[in-house]
Amino acid sequence: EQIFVDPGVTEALAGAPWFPKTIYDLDKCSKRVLMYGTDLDADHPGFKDAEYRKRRMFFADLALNYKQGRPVPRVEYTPKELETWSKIYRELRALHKKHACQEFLDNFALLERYCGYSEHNVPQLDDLSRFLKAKTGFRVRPVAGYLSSRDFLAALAFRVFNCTQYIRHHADPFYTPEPDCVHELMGHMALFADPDFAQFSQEIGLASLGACEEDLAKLATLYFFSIEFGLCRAKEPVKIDGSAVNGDSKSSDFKIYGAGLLSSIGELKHAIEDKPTILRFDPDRVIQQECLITTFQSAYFYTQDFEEAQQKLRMFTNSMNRPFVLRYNPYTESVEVLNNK
Ligand code: HBI
Ligand code: FE
Repeated sequence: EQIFVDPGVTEALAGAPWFPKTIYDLDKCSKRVLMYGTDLDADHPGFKDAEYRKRRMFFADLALNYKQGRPVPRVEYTPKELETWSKIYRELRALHKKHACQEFLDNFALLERYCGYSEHNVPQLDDLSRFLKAKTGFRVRPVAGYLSSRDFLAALAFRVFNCTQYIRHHADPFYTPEPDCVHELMGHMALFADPDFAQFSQEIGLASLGACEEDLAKLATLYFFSIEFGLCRAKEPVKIDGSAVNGDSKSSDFKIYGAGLLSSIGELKHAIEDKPTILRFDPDRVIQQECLITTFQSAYFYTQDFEEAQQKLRMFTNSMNRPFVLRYNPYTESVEVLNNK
């Protein structure tokens, strides 16, 4: 509860959608899962598999009973689950080394060293959460499945990432219609250890709190074409004397930082090899683009680096109209609401 509230603030908040004010309010947001366990869609690879559905209920229970601040329960993955993990791990690592941005690769090496990442082991969310907390203040909490954009983005405002703990069905190891731990662990985790990327992510989250539906949809699209599908420019390799190294003209001018690409063998290859449409990340253009879930994207967007993404995002959020201003207080892990009149 807010203790000292300016009447102008109360009035501004009354017209806005509810949003979490402290990190503990995330216990409410993270429970509003849109699909999980028993109500898997009929076209889901696990739909007809009773054993898989039962396993999903186990993961759903863990997530729905989780309380912010507690350790994330450790899970023992089955040999079948581990086999799925291993298959994807090997192939993705080879592709990462060729196409992921340097920040991703450097941090991924730390995950292998400190967080149990390997072909033979599915990392534990609790180990990741402790590691990220020490690096950038980010934490992960388990989630039972897909959340609304509003509930999902809200957690980022508190440097919390809702992370699925279950793994996709083994029938189709290279495809999943919903987020699973392969996507989160192979795609997202490394960059939350990068301070600039962590800041960028939190700012999308802060902008989303109490935003009107229209602005929220735009922010979700910006999230999608950056954090999920973003590209950046390859840094020119530089020789000792400072001159650029030319020669490797086969390699792409772009590197990948988006988790949706870094966790998908098919789409990662497509984005680099098939010459798709790649446009500059300009928020007013990006928000016109449709987010596709079951097919490859029809366009991708790039910035030079995370700093440019940050600047562009700020220009956009400054133009949003919210009748109040929010400031994150890291000591109390809550947002302060200030009057904007
Ligand atoms: N929910 N659990 C979960 N994981 C996501 O990656 C996710 C989500 N809800 C919405 C979402 N991603 C985005 O595509 C945007 O709508 C924010
Ligand atoms: Fe994701």
